[in-house]
Amino acid sequence: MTDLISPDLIGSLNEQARMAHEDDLGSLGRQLARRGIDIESVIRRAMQWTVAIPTWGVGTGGTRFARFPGAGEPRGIHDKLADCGVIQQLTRGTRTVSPHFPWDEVSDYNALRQEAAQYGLGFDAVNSNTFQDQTDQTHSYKYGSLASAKKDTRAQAVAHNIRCIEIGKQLGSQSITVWIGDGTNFPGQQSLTRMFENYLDAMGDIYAALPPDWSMFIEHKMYEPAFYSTVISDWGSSLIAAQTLGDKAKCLVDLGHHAPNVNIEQIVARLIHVGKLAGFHFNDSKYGDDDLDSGSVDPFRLFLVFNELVDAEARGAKDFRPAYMIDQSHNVTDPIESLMSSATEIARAYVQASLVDRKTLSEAQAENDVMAAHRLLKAAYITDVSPILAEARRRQGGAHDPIAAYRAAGYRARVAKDRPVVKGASSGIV
Ligand SMILES: [Mn+2]
Repeated sequence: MTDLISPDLIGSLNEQARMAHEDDLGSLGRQLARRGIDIESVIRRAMQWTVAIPTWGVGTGGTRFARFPGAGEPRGIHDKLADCGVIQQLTRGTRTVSPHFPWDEVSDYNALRQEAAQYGLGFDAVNSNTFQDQTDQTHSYKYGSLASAKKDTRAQAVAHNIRCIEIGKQLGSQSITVWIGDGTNFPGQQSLTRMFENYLDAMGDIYAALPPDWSMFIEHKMYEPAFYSTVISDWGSSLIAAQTLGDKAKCLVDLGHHAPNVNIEQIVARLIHVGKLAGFHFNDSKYGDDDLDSGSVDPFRLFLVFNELVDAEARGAKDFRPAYMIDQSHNVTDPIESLMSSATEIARAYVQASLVDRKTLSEAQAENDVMAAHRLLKAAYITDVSPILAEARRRQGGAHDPIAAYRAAGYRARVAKDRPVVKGASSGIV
């Protein structure tokens, strides 16, 4: 294993925080014991939690207007893996990365798999890209890819997705996430029906290439880059597609890809009900697909999503094996710090949701005791589980405070010596 941050430094910082930590953990343990919860079982849950880091997330993002590069940004997939390794070493809750092609193309994927393993990382879902043109491609995606009116363009997009599956097999991945930007900007530009039929036809060709143990994750998004209509705009379109394609196709929920004020946790409950929840792209939003840091704007909503997930887990819901990933754009922070903070906030929501007294909640619901039911959720949500999260990290060799340890280690300044500033105005984060 390659240590990117000195274990001695992590150990000495953890030691400095030890007495206060033990005091806080003991206090929380006594509080939870009064509520009939064994803190040790919750710590163990926190230790097994993991969320995937997207390789594109460790680069500085941007908006449609500009991108302001940061110092020491990754130059390619090798640097991205190292940055993801730092996040995993300090948080111990991000054991996989989700790669993106062609952005992460290399000549030897077995070597890449070994390289990731050196940092304690495996590969989660591979992501295809038919929302932008590559320099060497024959047909443009300007007017669409899998849903294009042009047969040759659709075939090219299908071939790219199949290529992604082939790469994923070498990396040890078992799923492909398909998100397309296809849609229209003008009423009448295309047939809404024909575009969806073209999409389903093309997706069927990709589906046919899936290995037996693979899944296909369909990611919907309400709008952008298309602003009048989008082919896979909502969970309804996504579910129709998943049901049309077959058992291996499921619906991925990106928290930023919904209409404003929509009840995302209810969508999650519906997808669990039909056994079609693929997993998540975690982020937060205020107005649209803002790609803000998870839990930074509306942590209660994140908790409510996890309340549905933990409930499904507890009752052994059928076909419930969600893949958890982060999908954010870090424009004004150090991406490593944002991803460590987000991974912590996502784990926090999971642990908080694990504290819900589900038996008493079910009884309150059966009696229509509205306030009692609501207070049970709130009691879990307002519990400060920080000592549990810190303990889970410490026991696995991670940092009591990942961001403090990252800053003390001077990692960014160290890698900036070898990594030139990446100029350019493009952003391209979805
Ligand atoms: Mn996404």
